[in-house]
Amino acid sequence: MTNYKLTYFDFDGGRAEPLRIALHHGGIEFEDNRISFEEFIKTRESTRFNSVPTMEIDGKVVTQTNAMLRHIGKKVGLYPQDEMQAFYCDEPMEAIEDMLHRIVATFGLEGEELKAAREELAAGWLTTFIKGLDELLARGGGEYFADNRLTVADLKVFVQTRSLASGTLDHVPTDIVVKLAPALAAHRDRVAEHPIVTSYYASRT
Ligand SMILES: N[C@@H](CCC(=O)N[C@@H](CS)C(=O)NCC(=O)O)C(=O)O
Repeated sequence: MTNYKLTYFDFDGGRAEPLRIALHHGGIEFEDNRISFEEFIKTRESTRFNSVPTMEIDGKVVTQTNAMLRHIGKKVGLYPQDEMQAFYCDEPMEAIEDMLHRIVATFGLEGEELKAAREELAAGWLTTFIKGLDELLARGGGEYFADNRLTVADLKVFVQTRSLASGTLDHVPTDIVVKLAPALAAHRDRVAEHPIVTSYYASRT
C-alpha cells in the first residue's frame, strides 16, 4: 500500500483542502500532518520551494498543489480522461492559483493600507477572477467545470468561493461572489452539498 503524508496548515481550507477531500473520497489513507504557522516558520527553509502543501508519497516529497490534485484526481476518479475536459478542469485550477497570489499580496498590511489594498483587490483582481471563473463554469455546462460532474477543479474553486463568503478577508464583502456571479455562488452551494464533500466533513466530526 502506498504511503501518503500531506503537510499543511491546521485549518479546513486553503490549498490542501481539495486534496484532503479527494483522498478521503478515494478511500486513500493518508497522514494529515497539520502544522501551526510557528512550526511552518521553523521548517520553511527545509521545504523545496519554502512553502506548503508538501506531500510525501512513499517517502518521496512532491510539491505544487495542482500537480498533486491531478495525480490524486486520476487515482480517485475525480479527473477527466478526455483531453479537452482535462483542459477544462486544469484551467480554473490555475486561475485559482493566480487569484491566491493576488490575495496573498495583501497579507501583512494593516489599518488604512490594508483597507485600501483590499478594496482595490475586490474591485480589481477579485472581480476579474470571479467573472472569469463564472465564464468557465458556464462553458462546462453551468453545474460543474468539466466532464459534467464533480472533479478536482470544483473542489478547488469551492474551497476558495466558500472562503470568500466566510469573511476571512477583511474589507472584501462576503457577498462578492453572489453579487458578481450568482451561478458561481450556486456552484459553491452545490459542491458543499455534494455527497463527496458532505461525507468528508462528516468524517471530520
Ligand atoms: N504553487 C504552490 C504555492 C504554494 C504556496 O504559496 N503556499 C503558501 C501557503 S497556501 C505558502 O506556503 N506560503 C508561505 C510563504 O510564501 O512564505 C502550490 O500550488 O502548492
